[in-house]
Amino acid sequence: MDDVTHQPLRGTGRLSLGALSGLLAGYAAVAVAELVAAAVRPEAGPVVAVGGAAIDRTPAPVKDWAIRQFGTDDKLVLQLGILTVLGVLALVLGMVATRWRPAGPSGVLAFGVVGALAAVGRPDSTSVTDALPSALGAVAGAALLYWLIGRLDRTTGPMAPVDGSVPSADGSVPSADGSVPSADGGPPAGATAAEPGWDRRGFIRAATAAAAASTGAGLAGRVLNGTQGQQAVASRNAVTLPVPSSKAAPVPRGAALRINGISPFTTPNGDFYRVDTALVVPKVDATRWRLRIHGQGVGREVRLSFDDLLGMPLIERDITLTCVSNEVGGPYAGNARWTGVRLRDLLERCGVKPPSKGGSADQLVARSVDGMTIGTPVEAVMDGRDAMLAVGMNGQPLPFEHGFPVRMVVPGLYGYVSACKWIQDIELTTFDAYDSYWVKRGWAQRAPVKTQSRIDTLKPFGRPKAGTVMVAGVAWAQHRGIGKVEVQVDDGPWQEADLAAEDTRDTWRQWSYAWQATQGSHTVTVRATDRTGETQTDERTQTIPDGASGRHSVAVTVD
Ligand SMILES: Nc1nc2c(c(=O)[nH]1)N[C@H]1C(S)=C(S)[C@@H](COP(=O)(O)O)O[C@H]1N2
Ligand SMILES: [Mo]
Repeated sequence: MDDVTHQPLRGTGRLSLGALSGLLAGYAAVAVAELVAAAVRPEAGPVVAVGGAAIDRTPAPVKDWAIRQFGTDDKLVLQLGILTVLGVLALVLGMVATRWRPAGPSGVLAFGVVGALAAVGRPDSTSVTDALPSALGAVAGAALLYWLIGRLDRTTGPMAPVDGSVPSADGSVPSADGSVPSADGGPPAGATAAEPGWDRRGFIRAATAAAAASTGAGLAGRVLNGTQGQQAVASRNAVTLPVPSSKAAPVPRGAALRINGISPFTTPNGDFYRVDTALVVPKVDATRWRLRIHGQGVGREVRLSFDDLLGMPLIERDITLTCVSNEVGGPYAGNARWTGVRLRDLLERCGVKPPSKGGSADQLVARSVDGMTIGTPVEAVMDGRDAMLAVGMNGQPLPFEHGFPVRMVVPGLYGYVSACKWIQDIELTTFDAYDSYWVKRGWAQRAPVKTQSRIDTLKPFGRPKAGTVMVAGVAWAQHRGIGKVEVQVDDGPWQEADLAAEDTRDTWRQWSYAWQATQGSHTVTVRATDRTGETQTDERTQTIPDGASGRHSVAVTVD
């Protein structure tokens, strides 16, 4: 045994070890919570639940900013942020507990309540058991903190340990000799070795054991989570997409230009942009998936399984999807070959009529397994365009990130009003009666895609060589089609670009312009005209409420 002085640990040493205890308690709480979440529901874990609640409460401009700053990493940044805040709070709680032991555990329990409330309040929460991960995690963390702080007061001497000190009126702990310890009330500096009265070895052993046990719990949670995801993965691997009864025509030769740096005509699944609020990508087991269709004008509620859908006539179409949060020149656009059931056919079979034919419902609200709601005009879905419940993306079952097993795709509308991923419910209602998720947050109820064009091959502040410089990119005006693309250098005249062959009105179109670049600084601007003859406006607007407008310009210096 160490030297014995029958003194509990004091001073900065005590404070530091309190902080360490707090951190360990926080770690244990999160680890236990994640283990329990793996058993209950992965999305009910505190980090995901609090993160989801934070996302839902974030004002649109901040969210927009986060998407701009961090792109698809925004969720990782958010989770790291939550863990950092939790870490700091745990540290503080640990330090406070060195002064008044019950304060630490109480604080941990309070955070448990916050996590539990967040989990139960999530839109995808269907059971109060979602409170369990945070609750049990907090109990574990609180108990550990209480125990570890207790060890700081424990001595190795023959005398009884000074355990469970009584708080004085001002909340500070009277020490064994009756004096109130203060930050400088510990042993004199340089006397760290003179703090040995307390059971240092015992503390280290306890702390190490706690850290190891927490790590074990965390890893067990991971493994458990993995096995559950496996059923979804297995169900996806088992999917064989039937041959569509209405195939897409091959992409015309000449629709895909061979120019360095241009966006490929068809976006590979792995490169397709991803925008959603899901902190954990939902892993849906297709064999257990059901789609419910109900609401105004639907005779009897319909329930379909994944096999039911695969058994229906399938269409295959090239459709370009774009996000309303895409800035002018931004990356949130992609083009894929989608396979799915035509929504109009399905809705007609359910008895639904579009408003133009006397139907009473003008809004289709799609709900996902993670509680997202997306409202689409019934008219648009039934006006003859290739709106579909997609099951395939570029010849593959949908990737989990892009909505497996089923998502909506509607040509011509931004994703937030058309492209519900992990869909599980379709309700026919009205725009008057219901505001969907993004509409509640200030975005427009209806949002057709604005005509846009993007320069892919010039990078801002790039330094191309004088001579012929290939300026090229993509332009989109889904469901209207692109009729013309023009390029302007500095304040010069608009010059018509060469358009690649058109695939369909629902896809983007590549373009190129051989620029005879002269030395010096130049700004190159692009604009597109859709097939109705309307030219993309130069009026700059924000993304909120219904998509950015304005023209993409790139400034370069030609060497
Ligand atoms: N369930 C769910 N579906 C969703 C979203 C979401 O957050 N959750 N985001 C929508 C938005 S804003 C867009 S732009 C598209 C993006 O689809 P992608 O991630 O497959 O590119 O999905 C839409 N569908
Ligand atoms: Mo979006």
